[in-house]
Amino acid sequence: MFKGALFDLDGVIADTSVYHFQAWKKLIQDNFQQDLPSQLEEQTKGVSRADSLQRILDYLQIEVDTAKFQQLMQQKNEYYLQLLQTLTPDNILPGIKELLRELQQQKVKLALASASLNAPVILEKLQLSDYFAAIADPVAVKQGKPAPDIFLAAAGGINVTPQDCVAFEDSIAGIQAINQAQAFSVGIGSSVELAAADLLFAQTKELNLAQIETSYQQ
Ligand code: B16
Ligand code: MG
Repeated sequence: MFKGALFDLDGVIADTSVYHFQAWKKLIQDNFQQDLPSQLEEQTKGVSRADSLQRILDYLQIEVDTAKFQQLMQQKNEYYLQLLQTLTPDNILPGIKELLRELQQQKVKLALASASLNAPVILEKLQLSDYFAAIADPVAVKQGKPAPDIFLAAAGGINVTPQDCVAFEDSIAGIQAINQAQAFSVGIGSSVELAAADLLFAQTKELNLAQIETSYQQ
């Protein structure tokens, strides 16, 4: 059995990735009266708040000064936090709780590798904090996903080498980050977008520990 499991949060543990995009859409509508196309959802998944905003502004060909950029980031987070107000353990994606329990029974150490500054609060609301021995701090890492830094930090937090870890992601940037960290990447989502994953499941409810272990050993 592998020794560590590294988890992305939004889109893997909880269904919060849709809330991020709803908040971005409202921000752009309120500030620039433009409708954000759905293709930007994929391009901002797993990407830090600042990098996401930059990608969105680049796409819309809008330039803002530093003060406006900061204000937009803050406003986006306020919209996102409003959407999180009703978050409960019911927002845990299907199959995740069972997987966390099984990993715990197998003595696999768990760490969180989320780009989100809101991750600790979300884990609390989902009542999952106790499963995780470490939460990598996105502020403390030099580069966000697709750089490997947050996964290296998460593996370091549980004292397991990345090669002995399996890591779960729903985003293109996240799978790239895991592969660069040289952990075993498990993608959750579309085979088109996540083609680079070592192993792929269409949905969290299909996650299967025996299959992951077999594939990891090969
Ligand atoms: P915050 P993950 C990522 O979380 C989200 O996928 C991405 O949409 C978001 O921009 C990023 O966190 C930062 O989140 O604004 O809450 O700090 O998928 O890495 O768990
Ligand atoms: Mg994600």
